[in-house]
Amino acid sequence: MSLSARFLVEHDQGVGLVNPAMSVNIGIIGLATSGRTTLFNALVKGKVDTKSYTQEVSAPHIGIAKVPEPRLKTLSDILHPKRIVPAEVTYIDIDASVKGLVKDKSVGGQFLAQLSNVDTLINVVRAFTNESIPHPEGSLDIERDITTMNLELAFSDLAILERRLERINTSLKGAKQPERQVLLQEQETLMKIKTDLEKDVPIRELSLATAEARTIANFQFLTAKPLLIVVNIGEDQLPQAASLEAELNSRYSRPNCRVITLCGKLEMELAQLDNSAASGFRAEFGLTESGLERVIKQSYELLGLLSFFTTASDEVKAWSIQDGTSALKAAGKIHSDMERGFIRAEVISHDDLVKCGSLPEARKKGLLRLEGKNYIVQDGDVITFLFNV
Ligand SMILES: Nc1nc2c(ncn2[C@@H]2O[C@H](COP(=O)(O)OP(=O)(O)OP(=O)(O)O)[C@@H](O)[C@H]2O)c(=O)[nH]1
Ligand SMILES: [Mg+2]
Repeated sequence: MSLSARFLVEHDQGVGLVNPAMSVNIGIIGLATSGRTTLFNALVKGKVDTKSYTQEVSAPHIGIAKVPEPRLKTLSDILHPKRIVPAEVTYIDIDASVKGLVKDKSVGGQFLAQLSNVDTLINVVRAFTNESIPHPEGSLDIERDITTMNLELAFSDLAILERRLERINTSLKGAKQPERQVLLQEQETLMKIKTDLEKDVPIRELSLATAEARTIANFQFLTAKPLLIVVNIGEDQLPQAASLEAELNSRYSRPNCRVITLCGKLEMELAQLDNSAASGFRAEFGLTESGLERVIKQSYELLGLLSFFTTASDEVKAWSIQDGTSALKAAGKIHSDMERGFIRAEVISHDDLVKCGSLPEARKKGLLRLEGKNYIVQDGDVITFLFNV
């Protein structure tokens, strides 16, 4: 799958954020030394160097993480498949230089091209102290860094908006109906968004009508993407992590924006261990979930994603789809043939299947339902698609 092929898509039910046929992409941004690459390593079990930080723009780091999903385990305990296949998420650590980000008050072109293709953003904000690695602004200030990044994203969107508005003005000069009407409508939507952005209201906070959302979908505006702010704390701050997180959320969480605290360095080290050793250490620090679990959970909620499962070909497989997706579109996520030749879906909830203990028992009890193409897939559905091509 090519990243540049990503775009916002229209579902039957309106405009969705994530293309149902593709996997989820999450972009990691933040000021220099905030711990972006450390978090990236923690999430994808990567080994990218974080010792010598550089101010040069380098190629982004791209890695894949398997989505933690406990229901895959309960399903495989019942179904004993040959393979268990989790859903995947792609993380992109945009290792852009701080110069392009802060000093010039504009987002560099290369940085922008990478970012416009992601589904959601993580802004890493530094809260840890490290005398030998100075913060680029000379001091720690969570509020300042959150505001700085929000402004960067808004500047980028405003630049795109202004360019498009200029072009619309030029096109309007010679435009005849009905093209003129289309241009005027686009102009009205873009002007409205511009006014809000200038008042520091990001697009993700606006409630747009479906037609407006459709108008702006292909621009891939950065402030339209859901935002997870990861405040990167030091090990010494771990005892206060939960209270700090609650305080930060009360201050900064907004529609489609949340805050979590996480110790990137510790998570990176734990990600290199096997699961049981890592959870032992985690318990010592009073942590119940891995950084990956917490980040994915929050990102999925922000994106409105849910999981469904398939059990064909001796595989139990998890899939991520946008809440509100029809059975037909869910089938298309697996294979375009399944969507084209869709007949019906045989559906049971994960919990019902676990209660029954097996598929034949569930069938006997009448808990396997036959659903048509317009059925809206629910979180935890176990689905067999019947199709004919
Ligand atoms: N003490 C401490 N150090 C950390 C933590 N997270 C990151 N660091 C250190 O801070 C430095 C910068 O971390 P990186 O992950 O490279 O940060 P970055 O945002 O990718 O920085 P760039 O080099 O600008 O790309 C590294 O030396 C890390 O080991 C943390 O939670 N605690
Ligand atoms: Mg880095």
